[in-house]
Amino acid sequence: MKTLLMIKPDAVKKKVVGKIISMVEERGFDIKDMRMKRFTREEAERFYEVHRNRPFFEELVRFITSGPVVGLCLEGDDIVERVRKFIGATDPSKAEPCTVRALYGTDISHNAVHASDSAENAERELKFFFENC
Ligand code: 3AN
Repeated sequence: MKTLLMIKPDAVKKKVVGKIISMVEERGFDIKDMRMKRFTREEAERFYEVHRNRPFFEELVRFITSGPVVGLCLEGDDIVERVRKFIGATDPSKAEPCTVRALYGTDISHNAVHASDSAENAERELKFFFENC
């Protein structure tokens, strides 16, 4: 089983990419592949298509295209659930202590990382970064 962990532009700008990758390694997750890229608007709209009708959609697309992101393909048993727990709640102020978002997120719109929320979404989202992972 695989999932996508994405380090978002706010975390890249804060220069905490290395710290987040260290957390991934310390937690024992296996990194299968890793890549930095910048989303085009078209890719961002497709990536977040389930949120198209939400009031924050435009802000979300603008933010995710505002700078480079780093995608990590992580592999392991129950990896989707384990990585979601590892990153913490969407709103950093509500995220459990020692989670990535509690440590490095700023607010609900700038929450440092994204992780796929289901195996189906993981498969779909990994394709934005990797041909084969
Ligand atoms: P998660 O990333 O925890 O799965 P989703 O899928 O509900 O959260 O939302 C996707 C992204 O949209 C979040 N990572 C967050 O950056 C943004 N977002 C979610 N809810 C809000 C909100 N109420 N206001 C602004 N941005 C939001």
